[in-house]
Amino acid sequence: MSPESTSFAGRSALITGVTGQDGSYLAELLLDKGYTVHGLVRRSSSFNTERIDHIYQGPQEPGRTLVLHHADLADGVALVNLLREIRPDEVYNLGAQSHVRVSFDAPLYTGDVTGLGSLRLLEAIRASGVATRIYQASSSEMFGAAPPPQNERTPFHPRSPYGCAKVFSYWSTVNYREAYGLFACNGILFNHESPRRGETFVTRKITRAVARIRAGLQDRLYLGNLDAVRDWGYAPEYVEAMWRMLQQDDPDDYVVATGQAVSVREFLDAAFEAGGLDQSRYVRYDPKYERPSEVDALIGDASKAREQLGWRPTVGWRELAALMVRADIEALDAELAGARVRVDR
Ligand code: NDP
Ligand code: GDR
Repeated sequence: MSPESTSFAGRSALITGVTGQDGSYLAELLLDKGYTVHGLVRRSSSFNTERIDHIYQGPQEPGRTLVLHHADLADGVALVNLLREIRPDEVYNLGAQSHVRVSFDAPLYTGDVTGLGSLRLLEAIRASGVATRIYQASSSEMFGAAPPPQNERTPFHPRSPYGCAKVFSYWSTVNYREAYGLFACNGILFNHESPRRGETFVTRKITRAVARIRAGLQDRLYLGNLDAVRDWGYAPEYVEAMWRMLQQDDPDDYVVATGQAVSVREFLDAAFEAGGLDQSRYVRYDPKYERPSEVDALIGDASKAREQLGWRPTVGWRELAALMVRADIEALDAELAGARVRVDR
């Protein structure tokens, strides 16, 4: 039976970072497959569950299949206790301080959460004795200055505290596989985006600005280096690859990417065009958005994922830019209509 046609009712998974872009899509995917999904949520002074509000089930709901738990990747004891309590079949470690530019401003914090946090989780699995499989959200940022195309055999040369922390997590994951026989996989994912992408990553910053400029709410967009080249895919397709890795007979590491090289400038032009605007009228340079050391070009070779996982991306970067612009325009229209209703009352 193929993995697609199997029911996974009775299976359970823990997702760290469930409130993030990928966590929200992965939770949807696993719920659709019949899993009970446990999400690790960190304490915040305001609501931080917007991306999963549409699938939220209250604690009083009978037979609920999405259960949220307060914990933090900085708290190793909480992780052990959580694993002992829920005994998940699969763990997806997506939690991280994931912003590369911010990692230069908060390098130790990033090292603690994005690097040591993964080790805490691996050690919590070992200490709790729970038989589970773990997916580690590794990143193309680990390749950094290594020339493209990059694949599983490309040596790492990270260019930011974030990249260094991810390299630490990558090797910790490999080490727990080799030392303790843990079913542990690294997904080395290249950039992937969606309407749920955080507003300060460059694609979403651009598509959100298109919507706001059209609505007359913004007249300038300040950006940094437009020459950087990335390999941008569509996030819902990438979480499918994560799940497939944990369904294999043996644990392994996989690059997940489209193989398409696109500069920030090209994405910018396409997004403004999709919104019917000329970017040169609105976009300005601000060195504030440059990084102390930049990653010039990341272009992935995902042949191994294609051959072994049967995984193939279908959404190209132009389509991605257009769908993100459309989603931001619709979201803003709905927000403005809501505001008008409130004023009319
Ligand atoms: P997001 O930034 O959208 O989400 C990060 C998640 O981590 C959020 O749920 C956040 O919680 C949570 N988090 C942050 N700090 C902690 C902490 N101390 N303890 C527990 N949870 C914490 O990232 P993405 O969804 O885009 O990415 C998911 C993972 O994949 C990350 O590890 C990222 O580094 C990695 N990755 C992402 C790629 C991409 O292109 N998107 C590519 C390659 C790797 P909160 O909502 O409260 O902030
Ligand atoms: P990245 O994504 O650093 O690749 O990390 P980001 O969208 O932040 O930057 C991509 C490229 O755009 C350039 N850039 C700008 N970036 C931002 N954020 N804001 C700007 O104003 C701006 N102007 C130009 C950057 O210099 C860079 O070259 C993402 C994150 O999701 C990581 O967690 C993940 O691991 C990697 O992708 C793969």
